[in-house]
Amino acid sequence: MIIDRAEVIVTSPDRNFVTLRLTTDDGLVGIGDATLNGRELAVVAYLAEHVVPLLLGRDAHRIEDTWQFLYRSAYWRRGPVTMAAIAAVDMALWDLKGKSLGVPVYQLLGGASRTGLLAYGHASGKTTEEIFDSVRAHQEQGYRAIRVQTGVPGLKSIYGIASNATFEANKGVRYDHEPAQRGALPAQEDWDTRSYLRHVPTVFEAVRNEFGPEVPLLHDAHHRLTPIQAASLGKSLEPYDLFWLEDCTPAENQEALRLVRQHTTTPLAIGEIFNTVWDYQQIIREQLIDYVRSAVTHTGGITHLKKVLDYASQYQIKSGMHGPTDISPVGMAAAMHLGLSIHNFGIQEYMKHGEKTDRVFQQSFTWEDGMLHPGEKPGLGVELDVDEAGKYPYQQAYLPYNRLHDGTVHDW
Ligand code: EZ4
Ligand code: CO
Repeated sequence: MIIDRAEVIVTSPDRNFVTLRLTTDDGLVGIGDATLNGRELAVVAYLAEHVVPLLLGRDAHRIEDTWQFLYRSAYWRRGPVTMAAIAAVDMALWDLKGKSLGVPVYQLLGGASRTGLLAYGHASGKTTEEIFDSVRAHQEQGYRAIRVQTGVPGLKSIYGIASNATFEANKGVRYDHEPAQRGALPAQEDWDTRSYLRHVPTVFEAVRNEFGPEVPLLHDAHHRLTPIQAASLGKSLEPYDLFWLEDCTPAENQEALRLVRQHTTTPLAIGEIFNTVWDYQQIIREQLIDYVRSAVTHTGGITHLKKVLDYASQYQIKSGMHGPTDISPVGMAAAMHLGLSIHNFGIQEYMKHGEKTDRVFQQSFTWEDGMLHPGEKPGLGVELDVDEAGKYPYQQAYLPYNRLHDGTVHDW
């Protein structure tokens, strides 16, 4: 099974996606997700210029060796661009191995540890009424666990709060297919931490009163708080029994989580912008988090994220893999195979892709009763329709960013 073709395919059906497509001498095709939201073309260049030439002629069965070769031979280690590129190769190789042996990837990882993956969706609204509608719409779509993001009085727009237009377009589900806005510059939003900290607990109180004690509720603070503010938020949310509080501080400072932990029992989830086990070293060893947020796509693929999660399992820390729409259906499939097989699966984030995306990527996963399953097709179970992909060329698009009232750029 020698790799004799490697192509990098960029497509923008509902948003941008980067896919690596490997073809072997025996005619098998494997695909991997390399999408890095807002920096897509950097990964395209990394792959096309520096990785594709290394792959041609290699034995596609040698997954671990290829991972080590790409990581160590570059000399420059870690970083989101490098690790997304390696992730795409790794996913494509697992896809190929599954196809060559006729089994789904989760079987290669040890087989199923459960019957399906509990998944959560994104409810949001500017007002409590809008949030209630959005939670209800998610429950009607089968979601059993729900992230709640709220508008804040005095702030015009906040990332993660879907607009009315997307509410209509998505048939009552208030989430964005494309929170990254198309255009040459990132949109500017405003932020005020004191208003946010006052408002959020009132929203969770209302949601708990309306929907009862059972439904797992999650919240994403999106790196915006200082350690002491995060500690205060965790404490004020304790009565509402959150499943987790996500990205409460900008976690490149791993030590900051010690302070948060000393003050609150609200479970913490961190890591969607981490890319290697080294980003997690201290917070796993000191048990400063409860859930690992990394996506397969941004953490060096199945091979590396499995090692991170195996390390986390020694400390009863579970997976909570990132699954917004900027993870392509290929990256989502990889997450499902990994999540099904590991013992320390926690929850899977799952936002539905748009209809155009589903036509470009033919998928075999199932969504029943709030649970995901990757399906039984050999490999990852996703096929890329290259002709369909060709209809949607790349479009420049960026995530928004924040400024405080006095114009200071804020953590985002
Ligand atoms: O900001 O996917 O938990 N989910 C999130 C996401 C991320 C985007 C980044 O590309 O925080 O909405
Ligand atoms: Co997040």
